[in-house]
Amino acid sequence: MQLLSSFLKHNKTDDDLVEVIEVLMIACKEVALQLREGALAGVLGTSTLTNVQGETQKKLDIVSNDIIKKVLLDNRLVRGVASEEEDEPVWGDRDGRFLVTFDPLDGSSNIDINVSVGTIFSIIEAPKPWAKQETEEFLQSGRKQIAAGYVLYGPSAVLALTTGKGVNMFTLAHTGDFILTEENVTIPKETSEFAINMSNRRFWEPAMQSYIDDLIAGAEGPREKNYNMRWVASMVAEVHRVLTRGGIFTYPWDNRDPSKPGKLRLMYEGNPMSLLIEQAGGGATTCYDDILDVQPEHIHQRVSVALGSIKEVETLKAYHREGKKN
Ligand code: P6P
Repeated sequence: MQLLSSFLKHNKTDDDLVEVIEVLMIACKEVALQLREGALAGVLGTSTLTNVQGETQKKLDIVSNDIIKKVLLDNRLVRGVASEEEDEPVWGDRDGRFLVTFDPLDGSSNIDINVSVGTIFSIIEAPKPWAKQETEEFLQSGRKQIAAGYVLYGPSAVLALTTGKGVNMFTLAHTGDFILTEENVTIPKETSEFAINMSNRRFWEPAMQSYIDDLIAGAEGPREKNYNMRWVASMVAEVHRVLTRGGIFTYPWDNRDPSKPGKLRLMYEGNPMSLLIEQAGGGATTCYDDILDVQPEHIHQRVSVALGSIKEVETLKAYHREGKKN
């Protein structure tokens, strides 16, 4: 059995990066404990607060955000953090090397029904030289990430991590150690499983309507095979399924609010998940461009997301290139 820290050192990971990842895992272990306690810890239900996204915050959104924020900012290597639950970046040691963005508890609408949720994180280097600590430092494209991952709080707590040398998974043992359980994760190139919130069909652009309709048409339709559908309403659980057995997950742009490019956030959902997927041999697109090439303009920027098995992602992009209509 190989511990997370020895795996990272064996793979010649930068010592400072190892330290920040380990510190982050201390926070995630505490979040996992809070989740396990659930109602017993009095942390279920909603708070009276709303976040910058305009979403009512679950008590555990706030609890997990505070745990992760404090642990990171107590470390000299972390210059600042940006969170889904914070309006603005929160600054730490001005000489810190790293900036960390995170969604402390993605899928939190599932907490009260005891369905899997997760912490998503992305680590980038602070640009040099930078005197003042300013938001613009965070606005780097996803290809600049030096590490990204998530901890899925499911039947077991699993860390999926990339430092740019593939994707590996570690399971949280009762000892409190993250133990290597999947090495060099590779996504199947083809799939018969798609994940989308079908209730939004009438709001999608025609190309997405055509793409999904053709999946649903199955063996009798143009794709000439049957597909299965999943929707957990927890991106971390969906991406974990894609990494584990393939598939395509998409939350595309829709016309409910045409000014928003999508529902999911680029800096702490789209970018970290896209790096994981690409590192595992999959594709991650806005339906037109690679998500990792999108140049962020603000911290809470949203993005249209389609990611998973590379051949299926290429097919989805072809529907959009050709502007396929029903
Ligand atoms: P909907 C959770 O709120 C989230 O950000 C993702 O984890 C998830 O994939 C999506 O939103 C679910 O959205 O509209 O189906 O509730």
